[in-house]
Amino acid sequence: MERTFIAIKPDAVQRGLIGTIIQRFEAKGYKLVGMKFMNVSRELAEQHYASLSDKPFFPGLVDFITSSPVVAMAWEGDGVVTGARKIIGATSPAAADLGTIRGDFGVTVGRNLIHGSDAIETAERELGLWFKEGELTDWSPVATAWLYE
Ligand code: D4T
Repeated sequence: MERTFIAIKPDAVQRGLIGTIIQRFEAKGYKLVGMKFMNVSRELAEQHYASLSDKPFFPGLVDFITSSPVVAMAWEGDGVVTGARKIIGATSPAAADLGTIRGDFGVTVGRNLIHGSDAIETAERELGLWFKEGELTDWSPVATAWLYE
């Protein structure tokens, strides 16, 4: 089954949106298989955003993501990588549709509340970066039979 990496960023944590955000993934029917509340080291931030290292906003992005705790999560489900990106919405909250997390709760791209892996290969890389062996928990929700044929 497909898995993706989701991080609730410092702005959403500080604004008291952890529960609201998790609820959307839970209610959709995805399965939580890993979660930790943590401060992000500069090293991890730079590795996570390595593909953006030449962008002008990169230093500010690393400062932001290391400024206050985040909630790092692994979610599992059929098509979860693409499905989670739909729940999250477009990168800029100003462009994100209402009904998405960024569209409902954000106003500016530098404070866009949440991260979600953009492809299956990216998800594998990011889950490996953020979670150690044994930190992900497989389990069988009773609702599974009511979510999948
Ligand atoms: P993440 O990776 O956080 O889920 O965001 P996206 O996948 O939707 O978008 P991204 O990788 O292009 O951007 C990563 C991160 O950088 C911030 N950002 C982005 C910024 O501060 N200024 C900008 O101009 C852009 C494009 C927001 C998300």
